[in-house]
Amino acid sequence: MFPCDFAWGAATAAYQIEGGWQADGKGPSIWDTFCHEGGRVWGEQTGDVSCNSYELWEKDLACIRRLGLTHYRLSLSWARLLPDGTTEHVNQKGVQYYNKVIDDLLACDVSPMVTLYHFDLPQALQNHGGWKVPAIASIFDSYACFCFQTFGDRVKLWITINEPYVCAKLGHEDGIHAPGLKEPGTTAYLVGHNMLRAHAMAWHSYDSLYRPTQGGAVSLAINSDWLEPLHPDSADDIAASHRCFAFTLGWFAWPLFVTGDYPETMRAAIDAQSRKLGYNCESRLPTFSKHEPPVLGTADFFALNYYTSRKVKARLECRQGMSMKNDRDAEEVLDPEWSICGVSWLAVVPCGLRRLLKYIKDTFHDPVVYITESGFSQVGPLVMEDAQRADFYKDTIQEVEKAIGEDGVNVRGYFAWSLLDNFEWADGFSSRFGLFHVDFADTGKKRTIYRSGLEYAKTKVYDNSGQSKCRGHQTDGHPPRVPPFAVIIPVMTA
Ligand code: PNW
Repeated sequence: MFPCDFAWGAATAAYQIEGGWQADGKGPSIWDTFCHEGGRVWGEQTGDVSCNSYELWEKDLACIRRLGLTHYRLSLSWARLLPDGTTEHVNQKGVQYYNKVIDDLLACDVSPMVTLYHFDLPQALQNHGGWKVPAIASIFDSYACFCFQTFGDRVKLWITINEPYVCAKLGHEDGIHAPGLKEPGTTAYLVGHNMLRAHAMAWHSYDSLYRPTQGGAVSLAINSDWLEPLHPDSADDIAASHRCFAFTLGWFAWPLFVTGDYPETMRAAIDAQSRKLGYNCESRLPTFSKHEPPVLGTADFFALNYYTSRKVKARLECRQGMSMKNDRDAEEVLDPEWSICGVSWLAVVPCGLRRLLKYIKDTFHDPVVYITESGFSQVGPLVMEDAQRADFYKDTIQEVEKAIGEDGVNVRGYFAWSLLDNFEWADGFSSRFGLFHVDFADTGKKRTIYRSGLEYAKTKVYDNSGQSKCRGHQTDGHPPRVPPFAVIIPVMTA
């Protein structure tokens, strides 16, 4: 059973859904630049229009209500609010847009969870070095304070930064996400470090200036696969899987929840590789200054984005060259039994989520956990009767239920990724993660619920016997308590 106050949500991100890339005074972001440069995204697509949620927010709200969500996770476009990234210039139209979104959600009894940063740095800040530059931390803090001040009377769940791992690695090591830098083995560590510093400053600002009156909670969303040794008896594979955890989950969770510093395994691996390369300067992994606000303890809950699992094996030959992959020195492989959904990286492993949740409970002092993303993608021909995705959600939610009921993990919410089909970064619109299909060829960007959306709307309220769960006071087969649960809204057509 899920607790009565369990948060049932879906998530989106500003650049992926809003469009309106230069509407009403919005400044450009690094994703606008990255897409417009060409050669970066599948089919040369961009998020210029996407779902056009900037103009069509009411349609998104209808989808949210159709699913009966208690929570909706959205991100704010920094450059829509502050076109040059600084609080020198505030774009009131941007403020009005998010005020309306937040007010409409609350009027429908849906609680917003707001992410301040989901991959879309204002281009003006990138022009000054972006996340590589230490000063970005206090600029982010000013932006965060602006948001707490402006929206915090109504928003009680905040995520400062979404997936610093993906921003750092895909954006600055592999160069396949904006800003498209390929600087392997150095910049990603610096960027991750500045993101942690930025997060910590914002958390401390919230804690001292806003929490006393606003009473919300602030965290940072960490993505991690579930990882386990390919050969459970191999000491080398066990060590390799520990290293992999240290380089993903541990990189950000260790500083926040355990020591205030990076995992020792991570630093040791990086420094050993540096020595091999004859790079004898200071560690490529930065250190936290004692003169800055501490990072330890700056997460009020654990925000987890989980998509998939991997088996890990030790590498046979040690490769030279400076890169995160060589530092980590481990190979990730798929179990041939796992099915792949759409995109090649996404093996469907619902039981990995349960194991990861237990690992988080045991490793990070039993935190409150929100699963801030979990989802399944479709590629190729459109299938509205997407039984596989419906099963994925059913199975995954069952695993979460076991994690709560049998393993005692303190999970407080689950957010499906995503509410809508949207701009899936380098994959453009070729990979569809929505509970609603979006017709991108239609000027009205018609939203239509998938079978999986219909099922998700049911799964979260009823258990297997069809009895209503503990939401509110409803009993005896009466419809659930409050709108939107009790309201039957016709299937969305536009
Ligand atoms: C997350 N990868 O990012 C993001 O938070 C979402 O914006 C995104 O749409 C979702 O996962 C689905 O991909 C990722 O390439 C982006 O491994 C890329 C990867 C993983 C996660």
